[in-house]
Amino acid sequence: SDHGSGDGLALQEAQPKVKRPPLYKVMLLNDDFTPMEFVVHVLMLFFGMNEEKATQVMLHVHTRGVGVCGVFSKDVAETKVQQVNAHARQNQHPLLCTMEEA
Ligand code: TYC
Repeated sequence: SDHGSGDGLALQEAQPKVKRPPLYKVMLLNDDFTPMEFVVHVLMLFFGMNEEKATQVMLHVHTRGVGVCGVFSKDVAETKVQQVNAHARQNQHPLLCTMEEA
């Protein structure tokens, strides 16, 4: 990566900074009430997983308490979180989806 030339400060050179925007992990949290099959359905519907992968991720969350559904740009991650939580509430399940910087 370019840190600019050695005399950059004295010569007031611009340092061409190429910043990649941060990525965000979308996470599912375990709870004692949401049915396993509903979590599998959510992972297939909103994260494009097949049934085998969705079952693996659901069981990981069930046993470890938290798990990653995917990594996305901030806008996409925020939309996934909103959609999953709205869908869970519409079906009266306490399932919780969150996001954190990767
Ligand atoms: N622990 C739930 C049960 O035993 C299943 C579950 C898995 C719930 C993953 C939430 O994110 C979750 N029915």
